[in-house]
Amino acid sequence: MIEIAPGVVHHPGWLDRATQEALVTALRETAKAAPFFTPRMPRTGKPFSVRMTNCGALGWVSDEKGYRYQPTHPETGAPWPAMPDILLRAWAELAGYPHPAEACLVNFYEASAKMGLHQDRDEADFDAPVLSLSLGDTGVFRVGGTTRGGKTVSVKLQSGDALSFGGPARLAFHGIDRVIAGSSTLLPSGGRINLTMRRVTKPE
Ligand code: MD3
Ligand code: FE
Repeated sequence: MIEIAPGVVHHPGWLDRATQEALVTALRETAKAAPFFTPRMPRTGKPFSVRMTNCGALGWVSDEKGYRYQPTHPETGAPWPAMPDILLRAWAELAGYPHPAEACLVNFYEASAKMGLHQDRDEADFDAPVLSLSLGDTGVFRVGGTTRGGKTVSVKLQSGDALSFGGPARLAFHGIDRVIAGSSTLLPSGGRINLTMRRVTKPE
């Protein structure tokens, strides 16, 4: 593992190929129960280029009304499906936090998708880290400090990589500049999947 910035730990190749394939199979079931939706920016309604779904007790959604966590899918109204076991195990092994994750956001990037620099601050508990797993094509990830406009570092996130953000990095600005098409054979039609596991509520 490599600490790329204070509180940002990169675990290249944390999931082996067989586990990545098993996780993709599990996520196909997740997407049957909770289809990918296109989130929209608060107020303007401008669509994101990334499509999303969730698993776990709570899911992150965004629309004209704002960003929030909710227990149901925004289009079907159904509860989110359970987190696959591989994700529960990844959290237990890497998060270093004594309570389970409550939400896993599943982001799908086609070759032209990106995510601008932002902070994740819709959770009530910033003591817990955020844990990310990457699958499929490589993403060029950028992370800075806790104020906009500071210096940033770039890291390529490859299929199977884990990245955890805790302590001083929990409120760091971060985003995905681009996806490198054709860089992985994991997803037959290409693209990148990123999973972010989070604790949302403060434990008692
Ligand atoms: C740093 N996702 O869903 S994962 C997001 O690759 C998000 O899809 C990106 O940013 C992606 O919000 C980056 C790495 C990541 C996730 C959460 C963080 C970095 C973070 C939360 C706080 C600080
Ligand atoms: Fe984020």
